[in-house]
Amino acid sequence: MYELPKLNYDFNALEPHIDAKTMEIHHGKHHQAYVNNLNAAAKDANIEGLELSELLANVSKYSPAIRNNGGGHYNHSLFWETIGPNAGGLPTGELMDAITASFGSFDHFKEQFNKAATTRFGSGWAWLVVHEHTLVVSSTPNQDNPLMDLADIKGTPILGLDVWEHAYYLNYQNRRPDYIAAFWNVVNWNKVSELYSKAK
Ligand code: MN3
Repeated sequence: MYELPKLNYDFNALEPHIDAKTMEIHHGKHHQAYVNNLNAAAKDANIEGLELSELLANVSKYSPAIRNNGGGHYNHSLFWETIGPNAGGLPTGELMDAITASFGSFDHFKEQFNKAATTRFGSGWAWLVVHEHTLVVSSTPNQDNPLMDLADIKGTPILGLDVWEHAYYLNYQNRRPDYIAAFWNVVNWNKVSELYSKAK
């Protein structure tokens, strides 16, 4: 059984950047639905208990329900971990060095990430990915991610931004760029650094 992870902070902890109602619905309804649907699809396919990483690495072999809900479960679990209260600012140490080496500067990285998030048509995600010993920005449609065997840019995602309308519409309506700008105030760089150290 796949399970909905608990949030390490309250629904209102990310205000004013991400509002409590959005967090409550996004975690309790949307993410829960991915988990429930993934469990049902995994049962049908007789792959209950398969490691999520294994499932994603071979996702092209499975049904659209497994692709969409397996991706949805993984992506949201990463998202909740890499945002938080008392966050934002700049990364430090090894991660900052790697960002500077890969993109020229933090601002240049941010520009590329913002562009990926803004220009993703319809629903999807923007990513910071450890890809062949370097860092790259990518974006994927729907609930796909860079761990999937069918992704254009494969690697280990260490930061992701959900740009589905359900992630921002209550507070920002059609203003996706405002939501993207606000996101930088809640990025938990300590967690992203930890994920970078494991992935590199
Ligand atoms: Mn979402």
